[in-house]
Amino acid sequence: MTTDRLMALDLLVSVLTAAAWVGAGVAAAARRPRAAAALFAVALVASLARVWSVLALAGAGWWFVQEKITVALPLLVAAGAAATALAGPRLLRAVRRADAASRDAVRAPAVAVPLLGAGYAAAAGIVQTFLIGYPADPGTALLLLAVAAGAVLGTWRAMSRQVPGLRTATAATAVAAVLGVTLAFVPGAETTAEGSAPGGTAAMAATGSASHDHSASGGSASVMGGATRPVTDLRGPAAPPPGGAVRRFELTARTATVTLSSGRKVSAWTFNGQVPGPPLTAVQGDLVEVRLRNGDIASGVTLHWHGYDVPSGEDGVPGLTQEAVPPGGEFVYRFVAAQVGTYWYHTHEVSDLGVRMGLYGTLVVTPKGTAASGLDLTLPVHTLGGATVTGDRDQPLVRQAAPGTPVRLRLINTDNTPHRFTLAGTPYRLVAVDGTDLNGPGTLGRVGLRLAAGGRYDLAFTMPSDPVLLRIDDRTDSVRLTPASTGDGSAGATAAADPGAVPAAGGQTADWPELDLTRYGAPAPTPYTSRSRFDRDFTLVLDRGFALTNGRPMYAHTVNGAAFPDIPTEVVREGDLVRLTVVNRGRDTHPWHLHGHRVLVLSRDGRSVTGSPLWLDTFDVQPGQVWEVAFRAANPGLWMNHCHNLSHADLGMMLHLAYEGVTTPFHGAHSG
Ligand SMILES: [Cu+2]
Repeated sequence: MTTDRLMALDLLVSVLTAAAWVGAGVAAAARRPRAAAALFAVALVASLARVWSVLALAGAGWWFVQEKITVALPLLVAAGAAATALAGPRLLRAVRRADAASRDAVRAPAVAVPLLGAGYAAAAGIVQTFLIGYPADPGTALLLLAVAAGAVLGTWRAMSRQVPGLRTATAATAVAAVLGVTLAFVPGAETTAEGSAPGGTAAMAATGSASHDHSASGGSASVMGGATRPVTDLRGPAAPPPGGAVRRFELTARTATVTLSSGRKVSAWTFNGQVPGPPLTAVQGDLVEVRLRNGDIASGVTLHWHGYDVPSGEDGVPGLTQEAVPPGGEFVYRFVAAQVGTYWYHTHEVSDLGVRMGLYGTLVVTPKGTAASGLDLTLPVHTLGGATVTGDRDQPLVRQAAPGTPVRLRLINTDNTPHRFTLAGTPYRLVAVDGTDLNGPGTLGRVGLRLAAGGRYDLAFTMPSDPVLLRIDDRTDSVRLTPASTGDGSAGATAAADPGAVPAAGGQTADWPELDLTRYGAPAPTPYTSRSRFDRDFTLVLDRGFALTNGRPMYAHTVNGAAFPDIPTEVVREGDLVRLTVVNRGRDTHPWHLHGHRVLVLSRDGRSVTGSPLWLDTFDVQPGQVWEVAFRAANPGLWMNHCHNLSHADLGMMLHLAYEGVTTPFHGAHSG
């Protein structure tokens, strides 16, 4: 069974357990000995099943059961055992006798209260998992215990005038609650080995304290004591390398009403009045120079080069590498187009809203010395005003191509959630992922391609003599290619006039299985593997829980139990080999994105990659999954490491990765 299914099963069993104990208590209080005894039996069986489900889940990793084994199970087992010892014999006696006196006997607090108490204990475990999450700490455990004990005392008092030792018990419960709240929520009350200084102060983290290192299994951030340099010094060159050209672009962010291909008008945030923004293209070795101006985006704007390993000062993270560009302001980005492939750019200021409203565009870098041939389509997919748009079209893009034409489709997911793509009508290959070519990609057909939020897939095929259809999420036709009827064999392509005249290829695609990227393509040597010695080892456990997000209490998306900016900064030294283990305990998918570095996937759910090496900048950590990735710290700076479901990032799921010695002159507490 998958970890995701086990988590769901464990939840089901835990709810059943709590309901059965509470039901038994209520039935006892209502003088229904038979019903109480039956529910008591169900509660016993469910409690045993809960022990089993937690132990089974433990097989997936300690992260998935930490709070269950340290708090929830001990609480359930203790309360269940007490209820069985106290209420069990009386319940059985009442069922055997079945008279009025025994019915009254089960109403006694000595029967009902322990049964209800076991129910409260079982419910406390569920509350803990959902409201607090990973990891359980003494403070929250004490608080839960106090709440459950308080509920028992309250119930007892409601059922009986005389509760022995009520005052003492109430006082003890209150003390436990106060102590629990203090330990759990007052900063500094609990000293941890990891330290608790906020990651937002990246300058401090990078220059000084080893306590910021949040490594789960060692890796000390000792301080070199050497010179520091501000991130603002880590900029791109003013001139291209020999042989390169300068590619100048001007992007002005402003609000505008854009008209989709169907004629529908959407009010949007745009670059140069269009969504997506102008496509940026360059040849490898060029210097890309982009002058960003802010027309009227009140919250400010920046440009982040998603997947492109630019110098840190060009990375466009407000409050960390620059200040957001206010209305009327401008900022010039410069970087060498060193990486070939399919990328995109977007604002990183108020990025959840900004990107959703349209502040994004594509960046494609082609190899030097290769003439463009065939049909090369860059296809950013976005949800704009409720419609799924491919480029600026909310209707299928229809193109003609002569049979034999080489075709490349560059799929870019600029949304917050994954999209599933299917290509019907031709065999094809998935030749590049996140801009990096795969090794030995085989021929594909009748498969679904799940593309993470922020991720890119390049598909390649030779135009057949039949139509080809690209579909999104098995329902939206995105691109239709039809064989040119008067094909002259050249590599040209022209727009067809009437979309309705094009027959759809493929038919149903919803039942096509999903391609497992970790099994696709041919293996090749990689600079490091799972067996390498890592200089730093960081574990990020993703969950939900109540936490302070930018000073406000929120039901946050958490990393190791904290939310931005309270997640400790990961500190690395230039040259370090770094392993990142990302664990998803929650119910949401988290497309994990590290700025400034491509990561090599080592394993997923403990299984190594057996296909082509996978170099990604965004990897989709689905519920229950454990991803192990690695990278060489070779791009000094201050970097965001965050969930690219930008609404999750907004709710706390982001942190910084800082190179020792790099400082920021900015406030550091925001990152868009
Ligand atoms: Cu997320």
